[in-house]
Amino acid sequence: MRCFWDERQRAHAPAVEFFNGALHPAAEHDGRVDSILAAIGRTEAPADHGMAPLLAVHDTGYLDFLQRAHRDWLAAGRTGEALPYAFPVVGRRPLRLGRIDAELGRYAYDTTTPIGPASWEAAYWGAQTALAALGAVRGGDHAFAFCRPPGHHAGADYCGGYSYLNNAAICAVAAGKRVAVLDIDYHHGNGTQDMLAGREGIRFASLHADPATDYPFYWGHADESGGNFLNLPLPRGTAFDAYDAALVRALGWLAEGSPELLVISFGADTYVGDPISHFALDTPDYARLARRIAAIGLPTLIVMEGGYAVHALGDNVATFLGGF
Ligand code: OKP
Ligand code: ZN
Repeated sequence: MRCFWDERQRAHAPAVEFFNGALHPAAEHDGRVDSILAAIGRTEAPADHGMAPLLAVHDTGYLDFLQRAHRDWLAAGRTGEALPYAFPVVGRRPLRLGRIDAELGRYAYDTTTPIGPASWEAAYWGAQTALAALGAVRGGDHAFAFCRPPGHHAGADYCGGYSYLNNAAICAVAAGKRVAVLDIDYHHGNGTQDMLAGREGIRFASLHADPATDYPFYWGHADESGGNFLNLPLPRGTAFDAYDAALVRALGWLAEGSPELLVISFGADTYVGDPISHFALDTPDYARLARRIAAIGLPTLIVMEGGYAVHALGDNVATFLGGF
């Protein structure tokens, strides 16, 4: 399988994230990169498809903000990475916001997604990596886009969940075909759902930890399915058999949309040893999942999302890709 990666994605190097009342070392760190690159072998660098495919799904003001947020942070006299601390409650009227802190809260929904000096460049080249892999898939192959930071929590005008640009949504729309998007990261792909809801010719299905117990809490509940998206939340502790049964359901529903192309938001944080997640898939299970998905017979773009057990991450990713 052709694999795409851009070295500029490494420069995003958040030190900490804030949750449960304290700063913690960032789970989404560049040790993930070494683990995955060592396991997948040769990668190709992407060409630059420019801003147009990003602008097709993201808000102009948000993209502008991402590019200058860290500069504005420094200009305000701060050090380190930019993090929000105040957020507008849903439904607040739009305001012209000047202060960096006000803008950070306006364009983010959590405190785990710091913006550093290289975050924009890394996220930009992550999106370009996904678009390059989409190009390979247009030729009828499967392809893997090693995107980092991840993307599926980012919405049209917000970052969150370590995500800044929604690589899967960018590609689903750029494909310009009937597309099935399958999200098998441990966490619900709230940004992808928000961005793809109601889009003609696109279906989105997500298997994820029940938001009653797990991040991102406010999206992905079972009763939140309808139209062109399907949510299949699963309890903590879910192992292969129950996971596979839900996957069969999701694939059947996606197939009803007669897709020409499949985009997978792939997280290896469903692994039993993942430090921030609570499912129980083991390394060989990733090959079984891949074979299940490959059996639907669509050209497939695999976009990397989460996965934090660095000792096993590369193996889990390579096992998944090998299953195709
Ligand atoms: C990103 B992706 C850790 C706090 C939650 C946010 C999780 C973002 C996951 N207990 N941190 O979907 O893997
Ligand atoms: Zn995840």
